[in-house]
Amino acid sequence: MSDTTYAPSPEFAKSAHIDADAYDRMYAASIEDPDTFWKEHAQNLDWIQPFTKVRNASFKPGNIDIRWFEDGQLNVAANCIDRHLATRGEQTAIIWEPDDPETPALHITYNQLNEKVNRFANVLLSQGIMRGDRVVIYLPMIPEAAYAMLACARIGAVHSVVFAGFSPDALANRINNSGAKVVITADEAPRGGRKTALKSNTDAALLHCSDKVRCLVVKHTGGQTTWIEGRDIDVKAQMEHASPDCPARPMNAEDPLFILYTSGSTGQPKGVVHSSAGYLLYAGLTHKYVFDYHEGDVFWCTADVGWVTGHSYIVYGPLANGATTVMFEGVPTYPDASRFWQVCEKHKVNQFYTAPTAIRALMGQGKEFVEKCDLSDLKVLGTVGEPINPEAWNWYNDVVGKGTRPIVDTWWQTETGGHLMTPLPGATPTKPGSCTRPFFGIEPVILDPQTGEEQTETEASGVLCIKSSWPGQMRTVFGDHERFEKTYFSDYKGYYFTGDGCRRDKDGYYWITGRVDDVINVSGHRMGTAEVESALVAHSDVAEAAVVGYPHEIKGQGIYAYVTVMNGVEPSEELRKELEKWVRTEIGPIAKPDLIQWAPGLPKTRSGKIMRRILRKIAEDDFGALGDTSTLADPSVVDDLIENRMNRK
Ligand code: 6R9
Repeated sequence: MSDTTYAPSPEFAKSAHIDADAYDRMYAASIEDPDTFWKEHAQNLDWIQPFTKVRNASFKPGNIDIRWFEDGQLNVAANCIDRHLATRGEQTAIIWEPDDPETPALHITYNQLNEKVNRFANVLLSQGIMRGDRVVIYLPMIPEAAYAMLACARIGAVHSVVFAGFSPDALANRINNSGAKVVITADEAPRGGRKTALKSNTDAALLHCSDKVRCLVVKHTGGQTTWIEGRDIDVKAQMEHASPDCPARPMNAEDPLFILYTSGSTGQPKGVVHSSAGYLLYAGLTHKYVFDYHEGDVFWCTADVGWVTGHSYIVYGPLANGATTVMFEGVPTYPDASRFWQVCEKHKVNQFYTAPTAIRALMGQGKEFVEKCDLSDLKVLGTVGEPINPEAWNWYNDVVGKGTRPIVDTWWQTETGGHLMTPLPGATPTKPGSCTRPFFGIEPVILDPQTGEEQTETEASGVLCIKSSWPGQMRTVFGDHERFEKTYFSDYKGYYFTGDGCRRDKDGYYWITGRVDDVINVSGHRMGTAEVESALVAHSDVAEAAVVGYPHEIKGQGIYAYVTVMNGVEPSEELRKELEKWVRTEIGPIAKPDLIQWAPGLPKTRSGKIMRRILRKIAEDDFGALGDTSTLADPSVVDDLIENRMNRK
């Protein structure tokens, strides 16, 4: 924690969309009269049928119902493309930077994007995809990922992007849960000089899905794949024959735009559903104000489109604003640790948005990699995904920003659609490690975790909730509205519960302290501990498993698994390797445990509940204060776990 404050420079503030006065004024207006505030900002979208109602949202138990602009109609793709064509048809919409720096980058203009999306939409229509149908997208970071998303939006299909790092099982799960009619994939995904066989992953996934599911394949590397006639379709070939005109379908404001699966505290990931109008308005507005995006700027968000950050800040937010957005296929360290900065130099990037885990990894490689690149076009730096430690913040500020670029530490979630708490670069003095103040329309509250009472003092700590709706809020869990209510609105009645712990300092600044549920944050990606546990126990040698997070220098949190083997099974190095591989194939490489400890027994209460608090302490190598262990059925298991702990400092 740091109390050093960095104020925006007067020159920056002067040319920024929002300075300190404007922030105060607009924030007050957005809270006092949200209907007027959002009605005005919604005029920035192109409506087919203007709305008359702004907000209709209830957080009441038993009646969680969230609607914005509900009688309006628009089309999201038309807002991201068509309305820009008259004024900036020849402007670059997407700069695609391939994995291999020797391969030329692509500059795709709005006119070209328009043509590709229309053709892609016609290919989807020719496969019988209709309004409301689900389409799973399992693609590398290639332009076709954006074309596919926007093509769905154009015809009113609901996309569900699955991160290309997920395994066939995880993919099958999402295809089945969403009831998708089509999965769009590529032959291979090159990353960091290696290739992942996406098509063969998809083949494996489809063995567990209805045989009606069609597979659209983007031939990207030209690598060999098996081909099932009648099921597999060559997208690029079909696009060539398809018409370049496909009318944008008028959609209701509340029609779902996409489903994105995210980890929760139970084994089964939740399908977070986002709306069309409210989501787009919120993604666009936050993109413009939080990054102080101006006409002609080049914006780069390094996330993958498989995560919400890629949805809101590679595709929808920037394109809604007619921006030039960079899409990067590779990784920060390939061919070497200067790649990010070389891409910034090459494409004259003005706003750069990445994750603390990437900053920490690059910090470890030394500042020479940054200093040899020309970063003079950078204006704003952003971070997202996890709390940023002050060392990483300072390095980002000093080495990348040369001490003169504002840093926006943006706190938000898959569920929120866009930034909820963040500095505005021309308005908010920053403190390293704090996401500072709420965005317009956001009313954060800190509740006492036990009593649920609102902490009204300025200085407070507890669980973070949001008091009233905002346009980008998720609308439901796909197919399970009850779970939506139970997860977000039942622990603290009348509020949206974020799952995060939080502290508010004397200046009213917010500091996120991490998840308070059984979710861990590995390299900025959310992982449910229960998900990893169910993968482990699915192995025939495993009797029981408990998974917790522990502090990890680069990843923020690492995955620590306590594993009890079946009777008669001998723990061994081979079994450890085997279990690591097992989790990689069950979920994906991001879920691979960093440490596996063999546990003869797990600390349980007499009612059989695993005491995770104790497991967390041991994993943190901080077992001096284990607290009360008297309720354990067998307190002696704790000694063994301490004795054989894996994370010794
Ligand atoms: C956008 C995204 C959400 C969780 C969230 C919180 C953590 C995200 C943060 C942050 C501190 C930040 N988180 N941004 N914590 N400071 N700036 O990351 O969505 O993958 O759903 O994760 O990530 O714990 O609850 P998602």
